[in-house]
Amino acid sequence: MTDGHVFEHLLRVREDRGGGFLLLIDPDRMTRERCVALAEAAAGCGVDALLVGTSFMLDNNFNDAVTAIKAVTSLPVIIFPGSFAQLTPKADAVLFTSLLSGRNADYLIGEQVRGAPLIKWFGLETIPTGYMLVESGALTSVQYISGTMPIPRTKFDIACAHALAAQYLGMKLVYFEAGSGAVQPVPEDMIAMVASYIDIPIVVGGGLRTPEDCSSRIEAGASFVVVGNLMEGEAGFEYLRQMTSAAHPKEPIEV
Ligand code: 1GP
Repeated sequence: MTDGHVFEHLLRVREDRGGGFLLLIDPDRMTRERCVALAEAAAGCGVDALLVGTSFMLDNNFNDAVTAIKAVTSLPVIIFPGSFAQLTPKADAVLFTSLLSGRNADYLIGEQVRGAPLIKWFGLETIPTGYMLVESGALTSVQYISGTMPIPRTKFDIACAHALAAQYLGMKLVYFEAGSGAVQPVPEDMIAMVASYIDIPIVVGGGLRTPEDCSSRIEAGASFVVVGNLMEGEAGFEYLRQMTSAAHPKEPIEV
């Protein structure tokens, strides 16, 4: 894909559908069969792009997993890396994230320096993303692994200042993350205040379990919602269709 192609796709989705739904596939937390089945069904269920990544890789099969996913879908496949070890030329793009809410130099710039030459070698499109952890009621993997404090969920001013810093640093997206399987997702009021304060698109993920969880985040001002955990279990494709539909306010609900 040409550089910028995937980001342009995301902007077009936001424009045409009123919001976007990104399905996160974590190859470490489901069987290869489930990864492939999800990827295969995703486009038909209304998913706009696939994120592939994990905060903690137990297995050395990331490249194979992305290859298998890519083989069964026409959707853009975007790496959402937990570390530079999750870079592969098989994907279309990478969320080039910096954990701006934390003060751990490894996740602010260290992993990025390790990954940059690989990204250039692979020819991957980069989508620079300011990544913000938000307190969510329990310790999440990303908090534990990164060794960083999340933004307190009532401190909207801190969230706004971080998001604006991301914008001024030239990031194309800000990602507000409650953490996979979060007890409490990112609050709508925080999203609304940040959306009124910055100009770049907001991604929200972590603990979104119902169509209402998705629609309320998009209504509050998020451009994209990310769902992963829910589809790692037995949730069916019909439910996935309801979730994606809730993230697309410009499209009539199918019954
Ligand atoms: C995690 O934001 C994503 O990085 C998705 O969270 O797995 O809770 O849906 P869930």
